[in-house]
Amino acid sequence: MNAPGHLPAGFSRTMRLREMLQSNRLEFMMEAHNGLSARIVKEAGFKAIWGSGLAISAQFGVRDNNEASWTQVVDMLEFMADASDLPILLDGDTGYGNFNNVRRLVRKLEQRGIAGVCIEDKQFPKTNSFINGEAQPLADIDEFCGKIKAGKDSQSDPNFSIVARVEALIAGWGMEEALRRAEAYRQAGADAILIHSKLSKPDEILTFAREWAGRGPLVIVPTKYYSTPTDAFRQAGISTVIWANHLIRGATSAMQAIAKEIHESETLVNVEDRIAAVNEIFRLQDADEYSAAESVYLSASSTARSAVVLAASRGAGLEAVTADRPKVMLPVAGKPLLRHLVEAFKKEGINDITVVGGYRADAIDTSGIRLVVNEAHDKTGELASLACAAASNKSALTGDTVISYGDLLFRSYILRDLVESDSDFCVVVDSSQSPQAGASATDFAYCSTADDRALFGQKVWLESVTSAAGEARGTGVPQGRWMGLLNVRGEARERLLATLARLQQRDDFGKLDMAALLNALVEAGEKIEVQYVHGHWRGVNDLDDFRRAGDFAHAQSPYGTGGAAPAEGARD
Ligand code: SPV
Ligand code: MG
Repeated sequence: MNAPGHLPAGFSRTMRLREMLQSNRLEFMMEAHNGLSARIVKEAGFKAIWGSGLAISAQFGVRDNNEASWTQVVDMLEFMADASDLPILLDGDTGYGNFNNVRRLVRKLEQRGIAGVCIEDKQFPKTNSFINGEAQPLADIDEFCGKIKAGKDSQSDPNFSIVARVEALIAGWGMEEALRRAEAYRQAGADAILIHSKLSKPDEILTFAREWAGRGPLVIVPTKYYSTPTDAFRQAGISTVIWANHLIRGATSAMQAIAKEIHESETLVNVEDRIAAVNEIFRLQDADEYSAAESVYLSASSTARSAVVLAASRGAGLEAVTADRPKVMLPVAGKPLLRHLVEAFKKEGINDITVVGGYRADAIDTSGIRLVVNEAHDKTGELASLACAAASNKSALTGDTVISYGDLLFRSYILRDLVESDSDFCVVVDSSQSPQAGASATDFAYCSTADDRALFGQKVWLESVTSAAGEARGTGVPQGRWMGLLNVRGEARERLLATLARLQQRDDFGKLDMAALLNALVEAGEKIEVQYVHGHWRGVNDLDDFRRAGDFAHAQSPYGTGGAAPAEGARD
Protein backbone atom coordinates (compact mmCIF):
# COMPACT_ATOMS: atom_id res chain seq x y z
CA MET A 1 0.00 0.00 0.00
CA ASN A 2 1.19 3.47 -0.76
CA ALA A 3 1.14 5.92 2.06
CA PRO A 4 -1.34 8.76 1.51
CA GLY A 5 0.00 11.19 -1.03
CA HIS A 6 2.59 8.78 -2.49
CA LEU A 7 2.17 8.26 -6.19
CA PRO A 8 2.04 4.58 -7.10
CA ALA A 9 4.28 3.01 -9.70
CA GLY A 10 1.61 3.46 -12.39
CA PHE A 11 2.44 7.17 -12.52
CA SER A 12 5.28 8.26 -14.72
CA ARG A 13 8.72 8.45 -13.24
CA THR A 14 8.84 12.19 -13.86
CA MET A 15 5.57 12.66 -11.96
CA ARG A 16 6.81 10.56 -9.08
CA LEU A 17 10.06 12.50 -8.79
CA ARG A 18 8.20 15.79 -8.98
CA GLU A 19 5.79 14.66 -6.29
CA MET A 20 8.70 13.66 -4.03
CA LEU A 21 10.36 17.03 -4.46
CA GLN A 22 7.17 18.95 -3.85
CA SER A 23 5.60 16.93 -1.05
CA ASN A 24 5.98 18.23 2.46
CA ARG A 25 7.25 14.87 3.72
CA LEU A 26 10.97 14.26 4.06
CA GLU A 27 11.93 11.97 1.19
CA PHE A 28 15.05 9.90 0.51
CA MET A 29 17.04 8.97 -2.57
CA MET A 30 19.71 6.30 -2.66
CA GLU A 31 22.73 6.30 -4.91
CA ALA A 32 23.07 3.67 -7.63
CA HIS A 33 25.80 3.35 -10.20
CA ASN A 34 24.78 0.50 -12.49
CA GLY A 35 21.84 -1.73 -13.28
CA LEU A 36 22.45 -4.14 -10.43
CA SER A 37 22.68 -1.44 -7.77
CA ALA A 38 19.61 0.28 -9.25
CA ARG A 39 17.69 -2.96 -8.77
CA ILE A 40 19.00 -3.27 -5.22
CA VAL A 41 17.90 0.29 -4.38
CA LYS A 42 14.41 -0.48 -5.55
CA GLU A 43 14.19 -3.75 -3.63
CA ALA A 44 15.33 -1.99 -0.47
CA GLY A 45 12.20 0.15 -0.72
CA PHE A 46 13.54 3.50 -1.87
CA LYS A 47 11.32 5.62 -4.06
CA ALA A 48 14.00 7.18 -6.20
CA ILE A 49 17.60 6.82 -7.31
CA TRP A 50 20.43 9.32 -7.24
CA GLY A 51 22.60 8.73 -10.31
CA SER A 52 25.75 9.81 -8.53
CA GLY A 53 28.55 11.24 -10.66
CA LEU A 54 31.10 10.11 -8.09
CA ALA A 55 29.79 6.56 -7.92
CA ILE A 56 29.32 6.12 -11.67
CA SER A 57 32.83 7.46 -12.27
CA ALA A 58 34.19 5.20 -9.55
CA GLN A 59 32.58 2.03 -10.91
CA PHE A 60 34.21 2.85 -14.25
CA GLY A 61 37.48 3.23 -12.34
CA VAL A 62 37.92 6.88 -13.28
CA ARG A 63 37.92 10.13 -11.36
CA ASP A 64 34.96 12.39 -10.65
CA ASN A 65 36.39 14.96 -13.07
CA ASN A 66 34.23 14.30 -16.11
CA GLU A 67 36.71 11.67 -17.22
CA ALA A 68 33.80 9.44 -18.24
CA SER A 69 32.10 11.09 -21.19
CA TRP A 70 28.51 12.21 -20.78
CA THR A 71 27.35 9.61 -23.26
CA GLN A 72 29.03 6.89 -21.21
CA VAL A 73 27.12 8.17 -18.20
CA VAL A 74 23.86 8.23 -20.14
CA ASP A 75 24.45 4.68 -21.40
CA MET A 76 24.86 3.54 -17.80
CA LEU A 77 21.67 5.34 -16.85
CA GLU A 78 19.85 3.38 -19.50
CA PHE A 79 20.88 0.13 -17.81
CA MET A 80 19.76 1.57 -14.49
CA ALA A 81 16.40 2.66 -15.86
CA ASP A 82 15.91 -0.80 -17.37
CA ALA A 83 16.81 -2.59 -14.14
CA SER A 84 14.55 -0.51 -11.94
CA ASP A 85 11.35 1.40 -12.57
CA LEU A 86 12.18 4.02 -9.96
CA PRO A 87 12.60 7.66 -10.97
CA ILE A 88 16.27 8.51 -11.43
CA LEU A 89 17.68 11.94 -10.71
CA LEU A 90 20.97 12.21 -12.56
CA ASP A 91 23.85 14.03 -10.96
CA GLY A 92 24.59 15.89 -14.19
CA ASP A 93 27.66 17.75 -12.84
CA THR A 94 27.86 21.09 -14.65
CA GLY A 95 25.73 19.88 -17.55
CA TYR A 96 28.85 18.75 -19.42
CA GLY A 97 29.41 22.07 -21.18
CA ASN A 98 27.41 25.21 -21.75
CA PHE A 99 23.66 25.85 -22.17
CA ASN A 100 23.65 23.97 -25.45
CA ASN A 101 25.08 20.82 -23.89
CA VAL A 102 22.39 21.03 -21.21
CA ARG A 103 19.70 21.21 -23.86
CA ARG A 104 20.95 18.12 -25.58
CA LEU A 105 21.47 16.33 -22.25
CA VAL A 106 17.89 16.97 -21.16
CA ARG A 107 16.51 15.67 -24.43
CA LYS A 108 18.64 12.52 -24.26
CA LEU A 109 17.74 11.90 -20.61
CA GLU A 110 14.06 12.13 -21.42
CA GLN A 111 14.54 9.64 -24.22
CA ARG A 112 16.08 7.18 -21.77
CA GLY A 113 13.41 7.46 -19.12
CA ILE A 114 15.37 9.58 -16.65
CA ALA A 115 13.14 11.70 -14.43
CA GLY A 116 15.36 14.70 -13.76
CA VAL A 117 18.84 16.14 -13.69
CA CYS A 118 20.78 18.07 -11.11
CA ILE A 119 23.30 20.57 -12.42
CA GLU A 120 25.83 22.41 -10.25
CA ASP A 121 27.16 25.94 -10.57
CA LYS A 122 30.80 25.04 -11.11
CA GLN A 123 32.89 25.00 -14.24
CA PHE A 124 33.43 22.14 -16.66
CA PRO A 125 35.31 19.89 -16.10
CA LYS A 126 34.27 19.77 -12.46
CA THR A 127 36.01 18.20 -9.47
CA ASN A 128 34.27 16.45 -6.61
CA SER A 129 33.19 18.94 -3.96
CA PHE A 130 35.12 17.13 -1.24
CA ILE A 131 38.45 17.52 -3.02
CA ASN A 132 39.83 20.96 -2.20
CA GLY A 133 36.40 22.56 -2.48
CA GLU A 134 37.51 26.11 -1.64
CA ALA A 135 39.78 26.19 -4.67
CA GLN A 136 37.02 25.41 -7.09
CA PRO A 137 35.81 28.24 -9.32
CA LEU A 138 32.07 28.81 -9.44
CA ALA A 139 30.07 29.48 -12.57
CA ASP A 140 28.91 33.00 -13.33
CA ILE A 141 25.35 33.32 -11.96
CA ASP A 142 23.83 34.58 -15.19
CA GLU A 143 25.54 31.95 -17.27
CA PHE A 144 24.24 29.24 -14.93
CA CYS A 145 20.72 30.73 -15.00
CA GLY A 146 20.93 30.48 -18.79
CA LYS A 147 21.69 26.78 -18.49
CA ILE A 148 18.70 26.23 -16.24
CA LYS A 149 16.42 28.11 -18.66
CA ALA A 150 17.83 26.23 -21.63
CA GLY A 151 17.20 22.94 -19.88
CA LYS A 152 13.65 23.83 -18.90
CA ASP A 153 12.91 25.09 -22.42
CA SER A 154 14.11 21.86 -24.01
CA GLN A 155 12.24 19.32 -21.89
CA SER A 156 9.20 17.91 -23.58
CA ASP A 157 7.68 16.25 -20.51
CA PRO A 158 6.41 19.07 -18.25
CA ASN A 159 7.18 16.93 -15.20
CA PHE A 160 10.90 16.46 -15.95
CA SER A 161 12.76 18.10 -13.05
CA ILE A 162 15.85 20.28 -13.10
CA VAL A 163 17.52 20.66 -9.71
CA ALA A 164 20.02 23.50 -9.36
CA ARG A 165 22.93 22.76 -7.05
CA VAL A 166 24.49 25.62 -5.17
CA GLU A 167 28.21 25.19 -4.46
CA ALA A 168 28.79 28.55 -2.78
CA LEU A 169 29.18 27.01 0.70
CA ILE A 170 31.61 24.37 -0.64
CA ALA A 171 33.71 26.99 -2.37
CA GLY A 172 33.75 29.26 0.69
CA TRP A 173 31.71 32.14 -0.74
CA GLY A 174 29.44 32.35 2.28
CA MET A 175 25.80 32.11 3.20
CA GLU A 176 24.68 35.28 1.51
CA GLU A 177 26.11 34.30 -1.85
CA ALA A 178 24.54 30.85 -1.47
CA LEU A 179 21.12 32.36 -0.85
CA ARG A 180 21.53 34.87 -3.67
CA ARG A 181 22.39 32.12 -6.13
CA ALA A 182 19.60 29.84 -4.94
CA GLU A 183 17.06 32.61 -5.46
CA ALA A 184 18.41 33.39 -8.94
CA TYR A 185 18.23 29.75 -9.92
CA ARG A 186 14.69 29.45 -8.56
CA GLN A 187 13.67 32.41 -10.67
CA ALA A 188 15.38 30.91 -13.71
CA GLY A 189 13.01 27.93 -13.39
CA ALA A 190 14.80 25.37 -11.20
CA ASP A 191 12.35 22.88 -9.71
CA ALA A 192 14.42 22.46 -6.54
CA ILE A 193 17.66 23.69 -4.99
CA LEU A 194 20.37 21.31 -3.81
CA ILE A 195 22.39 23.05 -1.14
CA HIS A 196 25.67 21.29 -0.50
CA SER A 197 27.98 21.46 2.49
CA LYS A 198 31.22 19.75 3.42
CA LEU A 199 31.06 20.52 7.13
CA SER A 200 30.74 17.69 9.62
CA LYS A 201 27.88 19.54 11.34
CA PRO A 202 24.64 20.53 9.64
CA ASP A 203 24.82 24.13 10.89
CA GLU A 204 25.17 25.93 7.56
CA ILE A 205 22.55 23.70 5.94
CA LEU A 206 20.07 24.41 8.73
CA THR A 207 20.83 28.14 8.57
CA PHE A 208 20.36 28.11 4.82
CA ALA A 209 17.03 26.28 5.20
CA ARG A 210 15.83 28.80 7.75
CA GLU A 211 16.74 31.77 5.55
CA TRP A 212 15.33 30.08 2.48
CA ALA A 213 12.00 29.83 4.27
CA GLY A 214 10.31 27.37 2.03
CA ARG A 215 10.62 29.26 -1.26
CA GLY A 216 11.00 25.93 -3.04
CA PRO A 217 12.04 22.33 -2.40
CA LEU A 218 15.46 21.91 -0.77
CA VAL A 219 17.62 18.86 -1.37
CA ILE A 220 20.63 17.97 0.78
CA VAL A 221 23.52 15.47 0.71
CA PRO A 222 24.56 14.76 4.31
CA THR A 223 27.65 12.71 3.45
CA LYS A 224 29.87 14.76 5.78
CA TYR A 225 27.31 15.67 8.45
CA TYR A 226 26.02 12.11 8.54
CA SER A 227 25.72 11.98 12.34
CA THR A 228 22.90 14.53 12.30
CA PRO A 229 19.63 12.95 13.40
CA THR A 230 17.39 12.69 10.38
CA ASP A 231 14.58 14.39 12.28
CA ALA A 232 16.60 17.58 12.27
CA PHE A 233 16.23 17.67 8.48
CA ARG A 234 12.54 16.97 8.79
CA GLN A 235 12.10 19.81 11.22
CA ALA A 236 14.10 22.13 9.00
CA GLY A 237 11.62 21.55 6.19
CA ILE A 238 14.07 19.79 3.89
CA SER A 239 12.35 18.13 0.95
CA THR A 240 14.74 15.33 0.05
CA VAL A 241 17.86 13.70 1.52
CA ILE A 242 20.32 12.03 -0.87
CA TRP A 243 22.42 9.14 0.46
CA ALA A 244 24.96 9.86 -2.23
CA ASN A 245 27.65 7.20 -2.33
CA HIS A 246 26.92 4.47 0.17
CA LEU A 247 26.38 1.56 -2.17
CA ILE A 248 29.61 2.07 -4.08
CA ARG A 249 31.41 2.37 -0.74
CA GLY A 250 29.69 -0.70 0.66
CA ALA A 251 30.51 -2.68 -2.47
CA THR A 252 34.11 -1.47 -2.32
CA SER A 253 34.76 -2.61 1.23
CA ALA A 254 33.09 -5.97 0.56
CA MET A 255 35.12 -6.50 -2.63
CA GLN A 256 38.37 -5.51 -0.91
CA ALA A 257 37.80 -7.94 1.95
CA ILE A 258 36.77 -10.80 -0.33
CA ALA A 259 39.58 -10.31 -2.82
CA LYS A 260 42.12 -10.22 0.02
CA GLU A 261 40.68 -13.29 1.69
CA ILE A 262 40.67 -15.37 -1.49
CA HIS A 263 44.13 -14.21 -2.49
CA GLU A 264 45.65 -15.01 0.88
CA SER A 265 43.85 -18.28 1.52
CA GLU A 266 43.93 -19.61 -2.06
CA THR A 267 40.49 -21.10 -1.49
CA LEU A 268 36.87 -20.05 -1.79
CA VAL A 269 35.76 -22.03 1.20
CA ASN A 270 35.95 -19.14 3.65
CA VAL A 271 33.92 -16.74 1.57
CA GLU A 272 31.26 -18.87 -0.09
CA ASP A 273 28.70 -18.58 2.68
CA ARG A 274 29.34 -14.89 3.22
CA ILE A 275 28.61 -13.62 -0.28
CA ALA A 276 25.49 -13.54 -2.44
CA ALA A 277 24.72 -16.93 -3.96
CA VAL A 278 24.99 -17.19 -7.72
CA ASN A 279 21.24 -17.80 -7.73
CA GLU A 280 20.72 -14.45 -6.05
CA ILE A 281 22.59 -12.80 -8.93
CA PHE A 282 20.36 -14.69 -11.37
CA ARG A 283 17.29 -13.49 -9.47
CA LEU A 284 18.44 -9.87 -9.61
CA GLN A 285 18.98 -10.31 -13.35
CA ASP A 286 15.42 -11.65 -13.77
CA ALA A 287 16.68 -14.95 -15.15
CA ASP A 288 13.28 -16.60 -14.60
CA GLU A 289 11.63 -14.11 -16.90
CA TYR A 290 14.09 -15.11 -19.60
CA SER A 291 13.23 -18.79 -19.22
CA ALA A 292 9.52 -18.02 -19.38
CA ALA A 293 9.99 -15.89 -22.50
CA GLU A 294 12.11 -18.58 -24.08
CA SER A 295 9.27 -21.05 -23.85
CA VAL A 296 6.94 -18.52 -25.50
CA TYR A 297 9.15 -17.21 -28.27
CA LEU A 298 11.69 -19.87 -29.18
CA SER A 299 10.41 -22.81 -31.14
CA ALA A 300 10.45 -26.01 -29.11
CA SER A 301 12.89 -27.60 -31.52
CA SER A 302 15.47 -24.90 -30.97
CA THR A 303 15.23 -24.77 -27.21
CA ALA A 304 13.89 -27.34 -24.95
CA ARG A 305 15.16 -30.48 -26.59
CA SER A 306 16.40 -32.74 -23.91
CA ALA A 307 17.35 -36.32 -23.31
CA VAL A 308 16.90 -38.72 -20.44
CA VAL A 309 19.40 -41.58 -20.40
CA LEU A 310 18.66 -44.64 -18.31
CA ALA A 311 21.98 -45.77 -16.94
CA ALA A 312 21.31 -47.31 -13.57
CA SER A 313 22.23 -50.89 -14.29
CA ARG A 314 25.40 -52.79 -13.77
CA GLY A 315 24.57 -54.95 -16.75
CA ALA A 316 23.56 -58.57 -16.44
CA GLY A 317 26.25 -60.78 -17.94
CA LEU A 318 28.83 -58.02 -17.62
CA GLU A 319 29.76 -58.55 -13.97
CA ALA A 320 33.33 -59.40 -14.89
CA VAL A 321 34.00 -55.90 -16.24
CA THR A 322 31.69 -53.78 -14.08
CA ALA A 323 33.05 -54.27 -10.57
CA ASP A 324 34.00 -50.61 -10.34
CA ARG A 325 31.64 -48.92 -12.78
CA PRO A 326 28.21 -49.17 -14.32
CA LYS A 327 27.75 -50.55 -17.79
CA VAL A 328 27.57 -47.08 -19.37
CA MET A 329 31.11 -46.35 -18.24
CA LEU A 330 32.60 -49.35 -20.07
CA PRO A 331 35.21 -48.13 -22.52
CA VAL A 332 34.39 -48.63 -26.17
CA ALA A 333 36.83 -47.43 -28.83
CA GLY A 334 38.67 -45.33 -26.30
CA LYS A 335 35.80 -43.72 -24.42
CA PRO A 336 32.91 -44.76 -22.22
CA LEU A 337 29.69 -45.87 -23.85
CA LEU A 338 27.91 -42.94 -22.25
CA ARG A 339 30.32 -40.50 -23.91
CA HIS A 340 29.45 -41.87 -27.35
CA LEU A 341 25.80 -41.31 -26.54
CA VAL A 342 26.29 -37.81 -25.12
CA GLU A 343 28.28 -36.82 -28.20
CA ALA A 344 25.54 -38.16 -30.44
CA PHE A 345 22.95 -36.09 -28.56
CA LYS A 346 25.06 -32.94 -28.66
CA LYS A 347 25.61 -33.34 -32.37
CA GLU A 348 21.83 -33.30 -32.74
CA GLY A 349 21.54 -30.10 -30.66
CA ILE A 350 20.34 -31.93 -27.57
CA ASN A 351 22.37 -30.35 -24.82
CA ASP A 352 20.12 -30.83 -21.84
CA ILE A 353 20.92 -34.40 -20.89
CA THR A 354 19.76 -36.03 -17.68
CA VAL A 355 21.43 -39.33 -16.93
CA VAL A 356 19.81 -41.55 -14.32
CA GLY A 357 22.54 -43.52 -12.63
CA GLY A 358 22.23 -46.18 -9.97
CA TYR A 359 24.86 -48.88 -9.67
CA ARG A 360 28.22 -47.15 -9.08
CA ALA A 361 26.71 -43.81 -10.07
CA ASP A 362 29.77 -42.26 -8.44
CA ALA A 363 31.85 -43.55 -11.35
CA ILE A 364 29.80 -41.77 -14.01
CA ASP A 365 31.59 -38.97 -15.82
CA THR A 366 29.22 -36.05 -15.34
CA SER A 367 30.73 -33.60 -17.79
CA GLY A 368 28.04 -32.20 -20.05
CA ILE A 369 25.23 -34.04 -18.30
CA ARG A 370 23.05 -33.75 -15.22
CA LEU A 371 23.27 -36.84 -13.05
CA VAL A 372 20.24 -38.03 -11.14
CA VAL A 373 20.57 -41.11 -8.97
CA ASN A 374 17.96 -43.83 -8.60
CA GLU A 375 18.91 -44.80 -5.08
CA ALA A 376 16.71 -47.89 -5.22
CA HIS A 377 18.33 -49.14 -8.42
CA ASP A 378 19.03 -52.61 -7.11
CA LYS A 379 15.35 -53.15 -6.36
CA THR A 380 13.75 -51.22 -9.21
CA GLY A 381 13.75 -51.01 -12.98
CA GLU A 382 13.70 -48.60 -15.87
CA LEU A 383 10.44 -46.87 -15.10
CA ALA A 384 11.51 -46.14 -11.55
CA SER A 385 14.63 -44.52 -13.03
CA LEU A 386 12.53 -42.53 -15.47
CA ALA A 387 10.35 -41.36 -12.60
CA CYS A 388 13.50 -40.19 -10.78
CA ALA A 389 14.43 -38.08 -13.80
CA ALA A 390 10.94 -36.62 -14.03
CA ALA A 391 10.90 -35.76 -10.34
CA SER A 392 14.44 -34.45 -10.22
CA ASN A 393 14.31 -31.07 -11.82
CA LYS A 394 12.44 -28.67 -13.99
CA SER A 395 14.14 -29.33 -17.28
CA ALA A 396 13.99 -33.15 -17.59
CA LEU A 397 10.89 -33.96 -19.58
CA THR A 398 9.79 -30.37 -20.03
CA GLY A 399 10.33 -29.97 -23.76
CA ASP A 400 10.77 -32.38 -26.62
CA THR A 401 12.59 -35.28 -25.03
CA VAL A 402 14.44 -38.35 -26.21
CA ILE A 403 14.38 -41.17 -23.70
CA SER A 404 17.23 -43.55 -24.31
CA TYR A 405 18.93 -46.60 -22.96
CA GLY A 406 22.44 -45.81 -21.82
CA ASP A 407 24.21 -48.60 -23.70
CA LEU A 408 23.48 -47.66 -27.30
CA LEU A 409 25.82 -47.04 -30.20
CA PHE A 410 24.20 -45.99 -33.44
CA ARG A 411 24.70 -44.25 -36.74
CA SER A 412 23.91 -40.57 -36.43
CA TYR A 413 21.04 -40.56 -38.95
CA ILE A 414 18.99 -42.71 -36.57
CA LEU A 415 18.80 -40.02 -33.91
CA ARG A 416 18.42 -37.24 -36.49
CA ASP A 417 15.44 -38.92 -38.11
CA LEU A 418 13.93 -39.73 -34.73
CA VAL A 419 13.96 -36.13 -33.47
CA GLU A 420 12.67 -34.86 -36.80
CA SER A 421 9.54 -37.01 -36.49
CA ASP A 422 6.44 -34.86 -36.14
CA SER A 423 4.55 -37.55 -34.23
CA ASP A 424 3.84 -37.09 -30.54
CA PHE A 425 5.64 -40.34 -29.83
CA CYS A 426 8.16 -42.08 -32.04
CA VAL A 427 10.31 -45.17 -31.55
CA VAL A 428 13.05 -46.78 -33.61
CA VAL A 429 12.62 -50.46 -34.46
CA ASP A 430 15.29 -52.61 -36.09
CA SER A 431 13.60 -54.89 -38.58
CA SER A 432 16.72 -56.99 -38.98
CA GLN A 433 16.34 -58.50 -35.53
CA SER A 434 13.98 -61.19 -34.39
CA PRO A 435 13.91 -63.12 -31.14
CA GLN A 436 16.57 -65.80 -30.84
CA ALA A 437 15.69 -69.01 -29.16
CA GLY A 438 16.90 -68.89 -25.60
CA ALA A 439 17.85 -65.20 -25.61
CA SER A 440 16.05 -62.46 -23.75
CA ALA A 441 12.84 -61.79 -25.57
CA THR A 442 12.02 -58.32 -24.30
CA ASP A 443 11.83 -55.20 -26.47
CA PHE A 444 10.55 -56.96 -29.57
CA ALA A 445 8.02 -54.83 -31.34
CA TYR A 446 4.73 -55.62 -32.97
CA CYS A 447 3.92 -52.96 -35.50
CA SER A 448 1.02 -52.07 -37.80
CA THR A 449 3.00 -53.17 -40.87
CA ALA A 450 6.30 -54.88 -41.43
CA ASP A 451 9.33 -53.01 -42.74
CA ASP A 452 8.55 -52.79 -46.42
CA ARG A 453 10.45 -50.20 -48.36
CA ALA A 454 7.58 -49.98 -50.81
CA LEU A 455 5.65 -48.33 -48.04
CA PHE A 456 8.18 -45.51 -47.91
CA GLY A 457 6.52 -42.34 -46.65
CA GLN A 458 3.62 -44.11 -44.97
CA LYS A 459 3.47 -44.15 -41.22
CA VAL A 460 3.86 -47.35 -39.25
CA TRP A 461 2.47 -47.55 -35.72
CA LEU A 462 3.55 -49.49 -32.70
CA GLU A 463 1.09 -52.03 -31.37
CA SER A 464 3.01 -53.52 -28.48
CA VAL A 465 6.45 -54.42 -27.21
CA THR A 466 7.50 -57.56 -25.41
CA SER A 467 8.11 -56.60 -21.83
CA ALA A 468 9.48 -58.22 -18.72
CA ALA A 469 6.01 -57.54 -17.35
CA GLY A 470 4.73 -59.92 -20.02
CA GLU A 471 2.31 -57.49 -21.54
CA ALA A 472 2.86 -57.64 -25.29
CA ARG A 473 -0.41 -58.50 -26.90
CA GLY A 474 0.94 -59.17 -30.37
CA THR A 475 0.94 -62.60 -31.84
CA GLY A 476 3.20 -64.28 -34.34
CA VAL A 477 6.61 -62.98 -35.24
CA PRO A 478 7.40 -59.45 -34.10
CA GLN A 479 8.36 -56.96 -36.84
CA GLY A 480 11.65 -56.10 -35.23
CA ARG A 481 13.39 -55.01 -32.10
CA TRP A 482 12.80 -51.71 -30.32
CA MET A 483 16.21 -50.08 -30.03
CA GLY A 484 15.63 -48.30 -26.75
CA LEU A 485 15.01 -44.85 -28.24
CA LEU A 486 11.73 -43.01 -27.69
CA ASN A 487 11.07 -39.44 -28.80
CA VAL A 488 8.31 -37.48 -27.09
CA ARG A 489 7.18 -34.18 -28.55
CA GLY A 490 5.58 -31.10 -27.07
CA GLU A 491 2.54 -31.55 -24.91
CA ALA A 492 2.65 -35.33 -25.35
CA ARG A 493 5.15 -35.42 -22.52
CA GLU A 494 2.33 -34.48 -20.13
CA ARG A 495 0.44 -37.58 -21.27
CA LEU A 496 3.55 -39.69 -20.91
CA LEU A 497 4.02 -38.39 -17.38
CA ALA A 498 0.38 -39.07 -16.59
CA THR A 499 0.73 -42.64 -17.83
CA LEU A 500 3.91 -43.04 -15.82
CA ALA A 501 2.09 -41.74 -12.76
CA ARG A 502 -0.72 -44.23 -13.35
CA LEU A 503 1.76 -47.11 -13.59
CA GLN A 504 3.40 -45.85 -10.43
CA GLN A 505 0.23 -46.86 -8.56
CA ARG A 506 0.83 -50.47 -9.44
CA ASP A 507 2.38 -52.77 -6.85
CA ASP A 508 4.86 -54.07 -9.39
CA PHE A 509 5.92 -50.60 -10.56
CA GLY A 510 9.45 -51.24 -9.34
CA LYS A 511 9.83 -54.04 -11.86
CA LEU A 512 8.39 -52.29 -14.88
CA ASP A 513 10.50 -51.57 -17.92
CA MET A 514 10.22 -49.06 -20.74
CA ALA A 515 8.34 -51.58 -22.84
CA ALA A 516 5.60 -51.59 -20.19
CA LEU A 517 5.32 -47.82 -20.55
CA LEU A 518 5.05 -48.06 -24.35
CA ASN A 519 2.32 -50.66 -23.98
CA ALA A 520 0.45 -48.51 -21.45
CA LEU A 521 0.62 -45.56 -23.84
CA VAL A 522 -0.78 -47.64 -26.69
CA GLU A 523 -3.53 -48.92 -24.38
CA ALA A 524 -4.33 -45.34 -23.45
CA GLY A 525 -4.98 -44.68 -27.15
CA GLU A 526 -1.70 -42.95 -27.99
CA LYS A 527 -0.29 -43.43 -31.45
CA ILE A 528 3.40 -44.26 -31.41
CA GLU A 529 5.14 -43.91 -34.74
CA VAL A 530 7.66 -46.57 -35.72
CA GLN A 531 10.76 -45.65 -37.69
CA TYR A 532 12.39 -48.76 -39.07
CA VAL A 533 16.12 -49.20 -39.34
CA HIS A 534 17.99 -52.19 -40.59
CA GLY A 535 21.01 -52.63 -38.36
CA HIS A 536 23.35 -49.66 -37.94
CA TRP A 537 23.29 -49.81 -34.14
CA ARG A 538 24.40 -51.89 -31.21
CA GLY A 539 23.26 -52.36 -27.68
CA VAL A 540 25.59 -53.79 -25.08
CA ASN A 541 23.84 -56.58 -23.26
CA ASP A 542 26.59 -59.07 -22.65
CA LEU A 543 30.31 -59.59 -23.03
CA ASP A 544 29.94 -60.55 -26.67
CA ASP A 545 28.10 -57.35 -27.42
CA PHE A 546 30.74 -55.45 -25.49
CA ARG A 547 33.56 -56.94 -27.56
CA ARG A 548 31.86 -56.24 -30.85
CA ALA A 549 30.85 -52.71 -29.83
CA GLY A 550 34.44 -51.55 -30.26
CA ASP A 551 34.48 -52.56 -33.91
CA PHE A 552 31.20 -50.82 -34.49
CA ALA A 553 32.34 -47.62 -32.78
CA HIS A 554 35.63 -47.60 -34.71
CA ALA A 555 33.70 -47.86 -37.92
CA GLN A 556 31.80 -44.69 -36.99
CA SER A 557 34.98 -42.70 -36.34
CA PRO A 558 36.10 -40.18 -38.95
CA TYR A 559 38.55 -41.46 -41.57
CA GLY A 560 42.11 -41.00 -40.46
CA THR A 561 41.39 -41.41 -36.75
CA GLY A 562 42.16 -45.08 -36.65
CA GLY A 563 38.68 -46.24 -37.53
CA ALA A 564 38.28 -49.64 -39.14
CA ALA A 565 37.15 -50.03 -42.73
CA PRO A 566 33.66 -48.62 -43.17
CA ALA A 567 32.26 -51.91 -44.34
CA GLU A 568 32.93 -53.44 -40.95
CA GLY A 569 29.94 -52.96 -38.69
CA ALA A 570 27.96 -51.18 -41.39
CA ARG A 571 25.49 -53.97 -41.20
CA ASP A 572 24.97 -55.10 -37.66
C1 SPV B 1 27.87 12.73 -6.19
O1 SPV B 1 27.32 11.78 -5.61
O2 SPV B 1 28.56 12.56 -7.21
C2 SPV B 1 27.71 14.07 -5.71
C3 SPV B 1 27.55 14.29 -4.30
O3 SPV B 1 27.79 14.96 -6.50
S1 SPV B 1 29.11 14.64 -3.70
O4 SPV B 1 30.00 13.58 -4.04
O5 SPV B 1 28.90 14.78 -2.28
O6 SPV B 1 29.53 15.89 -4.28
MG1 MG C 1 28.63 14.50 -8.21
